[in-house]
Order: sequence, then C-alpha cells, then structure tokens
Amino acid sequence: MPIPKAELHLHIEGTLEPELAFALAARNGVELPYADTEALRKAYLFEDLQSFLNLYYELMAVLRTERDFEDLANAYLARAAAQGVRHAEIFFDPQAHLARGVDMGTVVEGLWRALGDSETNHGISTRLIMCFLRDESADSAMETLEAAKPYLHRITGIGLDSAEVGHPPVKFREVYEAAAALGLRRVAHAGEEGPPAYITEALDVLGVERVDHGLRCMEDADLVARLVRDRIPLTLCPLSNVRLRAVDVLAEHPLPAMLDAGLLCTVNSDDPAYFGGYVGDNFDAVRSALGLSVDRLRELARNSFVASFLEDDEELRAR
Ligand code: ES4
Ligand code: ZN
Repeated sequence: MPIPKAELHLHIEGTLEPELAFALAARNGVELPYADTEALRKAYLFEDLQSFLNLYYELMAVLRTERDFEDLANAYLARAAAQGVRHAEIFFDPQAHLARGVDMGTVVEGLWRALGDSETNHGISTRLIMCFLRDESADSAMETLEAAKPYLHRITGIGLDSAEVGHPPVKFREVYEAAAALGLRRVAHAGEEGPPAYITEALDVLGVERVDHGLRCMEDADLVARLVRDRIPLTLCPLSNVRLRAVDVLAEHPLPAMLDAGLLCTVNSDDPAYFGGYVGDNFDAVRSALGLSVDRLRELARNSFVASFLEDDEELRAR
C-alpha cells in the first residue's frame, strides 16, 4: 500500500497522456502534428521551462468539450488513487482555453463532472485552483477573474504559472488583491527558474500562503529562515526539476538539505504526463536517488496534508 498523501502541485492539463491526446483529437476532429503516440513521446525532451510550455500549450488543442475535461480529470484521479493520493488541489489554466474559444464554463463544469464525484469514485477529495498565465498581461488576468465569478463556488484559490523569468509577482498585485477580497486562497509559482527575490515578492506583495516550487530559496539564507519561521509550505516537484533542467540529476536535488533546514516541503508531480511520473513515482524516485529514510517519506506525506487547504477535521479524515 502506498503512503496516503495529498497532491498540491498538479496542472490538470499536464496530465494529458499521449494516448488520451490522440483519442480526444480523433473525437474532436483535431489534427496533431505527430504521427502517433510514439512520435509524440519523442518530443518530450525539454531544454527548459519554455520548451516544455510550447508543447504543453500545443497539445491542449484537443481539449474542447466538457466531456474532454471530465475524461482528463477522471484519468488523473484514477492514476493518483493508485499511488495513494487521498486529496488533490488541482491547477487549471483557463486563459489557455479561453484563447482557443473554449469558455470558462466548459472548463470548470467539465472538470467538476469528475471532481464532484471524486470522493465516491476515487476516494480523493479535491479543490480547484485557477492559475493566471504570468506571460499574459495583468489586464488579461483581471478579465479571467471576472469570467470566473459565476463559478467561484467551485474554485478554492488562485495561482500563477507559465514562463517565470521577466514576469515578477508584482505584475499581478491588483488581481491578487481582488481575489483575496473575494475570499480566494492564494498561491504562486516562484523560484522555479526565477530568482529568490520572486519568492519574497510573492509573499510580500501577493500574500501567498504557499509557494509552488520555491526551489531557489536555498540561495537566500534570510528567506529560508523566514519560510521556516512562518511555516510557509513549498510544493516541490523533483522529477519536473530534472526534466526542465532546474537540477542536473535527481541525486543533486536540494530536497534533503531543504528538509534539514526545517522547511515545510511537499513532493508533487507538476505535469506527470510530461515529466516521467505521478506523485508516487516522485516519492519512489527521491527515495532511491536521495536515500531518504522511511521517516523522511512519512514526514513528506504528513506535510502534504498540513500544507493543504483542507480544514483540520477534513485533514484528519483524509490521512
Ligand atoms: C508548469 Cl512546471 C510549470 N511551471 C510553470 N508553469 C507551468 N504550467 C504547467 N506546468
Ligand atoms: Zn507547476
């Protein structure tokens, strides 16, 4: 039995496996520029975040209907359940769909067709986190928040993703303030490829409760001390970091040093269809490459519930 865990850093569009991509392409009459799943998998050799994002956005063309988003989410939930996931806080990227003429309702209600029955069907409680694309304008983010207003009963929080460098958190100050006023929880990707200063800015300016990745905090001792003191969770994604070359090899991942420093680390899969594994695979990989003890793995699993947006009573039931 895998250790019960929560997954807190998971882009639902990043769970699109090649087989499902081709099935949805056929169903929707969308032409993909790859001969077959094998040819597509060969494209999964990334130089950096941007080279991955190019493919990630390209493949989304197959997602068109509520049923597509439902099938995508159910496929993820089934795989996650098999790896011990009891709770999932799931990112989605509405701007990437709105830009293709797929509206907010199709995305949110489609995902909800799977998420609404997930506790019954998969034994997984869920939350939805709407991400803004940081390489799009602040105005576009604000319009997206506006478009989400009819669906806020389905949405727990907001996040910030896509190309990080050159798009500092401060660009999104107003939209984070507006989201906070609507009662939404706040997270942001920071310190994946961007500098530690982006992590500090996400805390100070955006008021985030949790930092996605946060890997590069280790370059700033004062920031580490603050994250430890304030118990700010970091949602690390080890296999993602290797595939996107944020670290050279898994054996050199700073996770053990981060745990030793007292940081509230969690392990997650990010975009599992692209990066070589789901969250249990990430746990297995760090165990073997980094020699983490069973106690350390249990600490990581416990942290995932502590860092979640579950209420205390829900948290105890989930783990
Ligand atoms: C992402 Cl790994 C990563 N980083 C930033 N934005 C993303 N969107 C999907 N995966
Ligand atoms: Zn991510």
